[in-house]
Amino acid sequence: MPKKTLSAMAWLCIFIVAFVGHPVWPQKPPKRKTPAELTVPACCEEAKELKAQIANLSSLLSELSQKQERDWVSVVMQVMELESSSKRMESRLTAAESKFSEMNNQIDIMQLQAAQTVTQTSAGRCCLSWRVLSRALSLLQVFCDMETSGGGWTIIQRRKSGLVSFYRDWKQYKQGFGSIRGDFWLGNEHIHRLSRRPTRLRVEMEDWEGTKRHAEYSRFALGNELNSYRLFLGNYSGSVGNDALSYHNNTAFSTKDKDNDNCLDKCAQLRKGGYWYNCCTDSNLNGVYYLLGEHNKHLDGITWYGWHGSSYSLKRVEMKIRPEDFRP
Ligand SMILES: [Ca+2]
Repeated sequence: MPKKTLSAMAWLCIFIVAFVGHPVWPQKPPKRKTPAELTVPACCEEAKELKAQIANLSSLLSELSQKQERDWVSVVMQVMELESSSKRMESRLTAAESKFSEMNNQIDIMQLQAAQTVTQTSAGRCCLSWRVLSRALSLLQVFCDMETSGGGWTIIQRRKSGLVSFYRDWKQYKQGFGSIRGDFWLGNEHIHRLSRRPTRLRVEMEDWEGTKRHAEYSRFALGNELNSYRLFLGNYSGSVGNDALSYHNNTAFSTKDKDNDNCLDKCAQLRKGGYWYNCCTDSNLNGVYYLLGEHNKHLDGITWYGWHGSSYSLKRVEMKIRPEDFRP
C-alpha cells in the first residue's frame, strides 16, 4: 500500500471514533407527556381555592367600603356638630366682649368724673397722679396738670429731656412708652378711650430761647385701632399764631412699620416718629429730640412750622386733654 493511502485511512478511523464518541450521539429526544399524563385534579383544586380566596377578598372589600362610608358619615356629623358648637361659643364671646366694652365705657366716664372731682378738690397743687383702670384691668398711671388754665388736664405726651426715643413701632405707640414723669407717649389705645367723651386738646411748646406758646383744639378725638387712631380736631385757638396741627386733622396715625399717610413717601420713616402724617408734616411733635446747637438743622425734629419753621426742633412740648365740659 502506498504511504498516502495509509495516512488517509488513519485519518478516516480517527474521524469515525470521534463522531461515535460524541455525547450527543447516543441521546434520544425527551419523550413528551401525553395529555392524559397531566396533573389535572391538582390544578382544579388550586383554581377552586383561588376562586374561594377571591370571593372572600371581595366580600371583605365590600364590608370595608361600607364601614368606610359609615365612618365618613360619622366624621361629617361630628364636624357639623363642632362647627355649630364653635358658633355658639363665638356668639357667647361676642356677647361677653360687648358687655366688657360697656363696662369699660362706664369706667371711662367714672375716671373722667373722678379726674374732675380730684381737680376741683386739689386746685393749686402742682401736679397729681392717680390710678385708673385701663382696658386690660391693669393699672394705668397718668400725670395731671392741675394748674394750667384751671387744671384738669391729663398729659398724653411730653418731650423735655430727649432721653426717650419716639422712633417706635405701631405696637409701642398703641400701648404707650416712656416714663410719665419724663418723656412719654400715653398710648393710642388709652388716648382713644379717654377721648370718647367730648374732649379738648392743648399743646404747649417752648423754644430754646425760653419763649412759650400754646395751641388749643375743641372736639379732640382719636379713632379706634380699626380706624388707625385717626385724629379729629375742632376749632383752633391759642397763642402760637399759626395752627400747624389742623393739617393733620382727619388723618390716620402712621409709624415706621405702618404707613397710613397720604403720600408715596413713608413719612414716619422720613420724619422719624409716630404721628398723624398727612403728606408729610406741618408739625412733628413726636419727631427726634435735638439739643441746642443741633436743633435748627434737621427736618425730622420736633417742629411746629407756623412758629419756627420746618427745621427748628423745639425744647419742650406737652400735649394734654380734658373734658370739654370741665369747669375749674
Ligand atoms: Ca406713604
